[in-house]
Amino acid sequence: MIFKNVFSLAILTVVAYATTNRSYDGYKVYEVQQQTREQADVLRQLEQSFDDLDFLHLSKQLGSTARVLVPPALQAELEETLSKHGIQFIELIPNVQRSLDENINVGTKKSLNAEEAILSTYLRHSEIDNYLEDLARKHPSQIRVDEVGKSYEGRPIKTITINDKPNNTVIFLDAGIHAREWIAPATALYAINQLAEHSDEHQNILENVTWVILPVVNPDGYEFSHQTDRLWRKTRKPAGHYIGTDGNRNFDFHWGEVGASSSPASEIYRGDGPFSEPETQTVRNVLQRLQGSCKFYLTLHSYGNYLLYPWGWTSDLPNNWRDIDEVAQAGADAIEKATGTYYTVGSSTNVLYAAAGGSDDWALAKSNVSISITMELPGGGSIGFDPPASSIEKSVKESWVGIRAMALKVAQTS
Ligand code: 0X9
Ligand code: ZN
Repeated sequence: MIFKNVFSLAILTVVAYATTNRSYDGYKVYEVQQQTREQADVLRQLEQSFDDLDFLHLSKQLGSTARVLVPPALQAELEETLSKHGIQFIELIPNVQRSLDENINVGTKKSLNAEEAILSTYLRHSEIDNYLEDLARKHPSQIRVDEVGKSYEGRPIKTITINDKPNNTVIFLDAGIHAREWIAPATALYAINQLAEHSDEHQNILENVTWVILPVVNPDGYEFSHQTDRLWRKTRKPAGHYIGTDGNRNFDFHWGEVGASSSPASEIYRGDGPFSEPETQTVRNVLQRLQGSCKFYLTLHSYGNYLLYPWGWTSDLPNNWRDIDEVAQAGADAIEKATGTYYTVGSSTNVLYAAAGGSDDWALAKSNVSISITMELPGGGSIGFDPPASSIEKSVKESWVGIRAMALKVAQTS
């Protein structure tokens, strides 16, 4: 059975390079310095007041550089505003479409087995589904696949459950709430591959532990970013004259407060109410179902090399922040030891920026998960969200070192 499906995976897509319809011709990416608190505040205000500015990367750390994607119509105005505030900037990417064309590649899927495909290509949503179902067929006593929801456009949203036993501690891992962050589902798939197909190497994180993994929270957005708009972030449900909600502003804990927009045109649109999206409802339902047994919720995003924990809605810290920090630090240390890659560890508001309505905050506050972490994986490619397919293997193997170390810390203290 597995062979048949590996074969179907191999023939399903033989296209090495994807081209998307939405053009970013004339769009530029600026790299912007923030030296003073006032300059950082100006950037935050720009994000809030211009729906068409897409801050690809922004951190509150003074001295850090922000990256912003700017349509032609706003370039002169932005340059003027930045200059007026003495904010230094450079044009990092003069024509985004040209850079995307050079960089977007999904990898060649011809005659690869499933593990090779995971390490060298970005799988489409149906291929990911097929892979999960193959694993369940191959390991029926250890693995189960559940359809836990449907996206707005009707795609199945599935979890894979590995090593489900009564009284086990549960680790819930999700990825792909933000469509364009392709390396996140790729990393979740590698975690699935390791736990399912190499379980003998991972006994220390499987003993007394059940893993529930949801590799693509937002399949409509994910597919849209493959087919039409490589830089799509949100869900795909219409909102007035616009489309999509930022899933990570849609959770019902301090919903709609800081760092979220009420404008449907914005990339950080909070939605027309908490849990307005079927995709965020699905994550909520899974966490509610696991309530009591789930100790660790890890949500994968990109990019920036951060291990973030609550709160995202305030600079205050949760009561048990030391426990969460210890787990996150274990992940960062393991990665640094393995490859030298440095991760910043801290609360979202304190090390990145304040943004309310995130899944991590909701999991900690409302579903009794004691360790809740957002992992911002490494960037790559020209824009940051487009690491070439040839770099998937190195990236997911490195990230898996960190995920394993965090899981081990949780398993040892449960
Ligand atoms: O802004 C986000 O949703 C995350 N960064 S991303 O670049 N992947 O979009 C960070 C979320 C951190 N958690 C909360 N703010 N709750
Ligand atoms: Zn994200």
